[in-house]
Amino acid sequence: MINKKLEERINYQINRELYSEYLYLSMSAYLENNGLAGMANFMRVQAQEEHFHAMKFFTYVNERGGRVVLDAIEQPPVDFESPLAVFEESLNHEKIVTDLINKLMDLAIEVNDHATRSFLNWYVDEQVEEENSFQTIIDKLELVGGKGHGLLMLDKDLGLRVFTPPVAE
Ligand code: OFO
Repeated sequence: MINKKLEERINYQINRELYSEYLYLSMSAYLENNGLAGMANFMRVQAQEEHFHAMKFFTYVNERGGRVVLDAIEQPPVDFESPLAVFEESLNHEKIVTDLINKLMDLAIEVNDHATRSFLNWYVDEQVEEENSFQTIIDKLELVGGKGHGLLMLDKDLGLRVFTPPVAE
């Protein structure tokens, strides 16, 4: 059986991952509406990744004999200032998620739950990739001044992203 406090915090994390899915879908809708179909695709794939993150926690709670409790998902922002603002907000959001994952890890260490520590390592590594992926796009957007031909080239590149579910460990 999983520690009750840990179960509660993982349930909260499931909600945050589903909110991340919602947030990136909302960003995708904004980008699509502003003629940036490639960036919209990138965010759609990002939303699929977030769904995967949520379901990985969902499965884990069940595997450990815990109870998944789903809460309401908060409404994400609808409008953004610019494509650059979208990616900056994404990076800020990921930093908050990294902090939540680190706090979950702190709790797993505190209650001496080795299985959860091992499970959470995947998320710790994933957050490094997530932050880096958004930072790289921000750097490129800044290089091209967030507009013109450079913006369209970047949009084209981001249109190539496809969702590949990580192989089951
Ligand atoms: Fe974007 O890593 Fe999950 O939330």
